[in-house]
Amino acid sequence: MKDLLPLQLDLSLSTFRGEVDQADVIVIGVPYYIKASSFNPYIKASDALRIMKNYVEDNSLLFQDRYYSSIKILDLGDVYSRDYDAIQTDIATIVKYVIKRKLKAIYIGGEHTFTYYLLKCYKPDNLIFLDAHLDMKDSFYHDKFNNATFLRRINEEVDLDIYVIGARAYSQDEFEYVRRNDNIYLLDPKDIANLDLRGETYISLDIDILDPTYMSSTVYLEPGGIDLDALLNLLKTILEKVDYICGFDIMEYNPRLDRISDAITVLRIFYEVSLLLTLKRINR
Ligand SMILES: [Mn+2]
Repeated sequence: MKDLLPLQLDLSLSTFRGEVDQADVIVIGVPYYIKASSFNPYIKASDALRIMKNYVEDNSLLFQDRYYSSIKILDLGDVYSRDYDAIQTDIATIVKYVIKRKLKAIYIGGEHTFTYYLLKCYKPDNLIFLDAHLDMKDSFYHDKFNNATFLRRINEEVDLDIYVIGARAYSQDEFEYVRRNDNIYLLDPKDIANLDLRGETYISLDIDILDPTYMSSTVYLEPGGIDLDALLNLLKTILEKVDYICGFDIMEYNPRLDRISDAITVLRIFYEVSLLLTLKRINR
């Protein structure tokens, strides 16, 4: 009976169940939201994706002869915290473990705010920030720390270069802040060909970089975005241009708003990134 009903709530499509050091990629859920809003999901984004993985086909969209089931993905589950105050410490514990073993980790959100805690641990030389917004307001609704401000807090607290790609919605204050800071670059997707990043690079992907036509399961919808094909090819080019990826996150998918299986789009992105990280690892 036990074998008839295997518990399969994990994101891997392969039968790999080995040790962390043998995995191509590990995945960790960070499925938290700061505010108890009406948009709070009733199921964690990471669990929604783990369930919906059974509906994703195996073929890579970027590489005709590659299959997701060949990637040795190890799903470590979610960062589990008893209360909000504990999340920061718990994320730090997990990230320290990941960094020490030099694991290729993809984190699945949750609200973009939690990238703050990840970046505070990684302290990368470069951050590539793929987002429809700048997330660099000084405060938002009289609140200094949330998903519209956290990147400004990071820039105040961590010494790094920030490359923003896909931003198309921001306030005057945010834009002027970017212009005042010579370590922040606003890039158009076509500028990526000239990118050559040394040192450690962290990549943070807010799924709202996609146009709402292709991705509406997120709270702040912003028209004028790119499609899935353009995003995957952008990620492929970025990974070619970057020397070393220390961490990757995919944030802001909200299953509560998902009525047309946007989960499949998020999963496709997740598996393509896993594949790109795996191929980069092999080629090093
Ligand atoms: Mn964002």
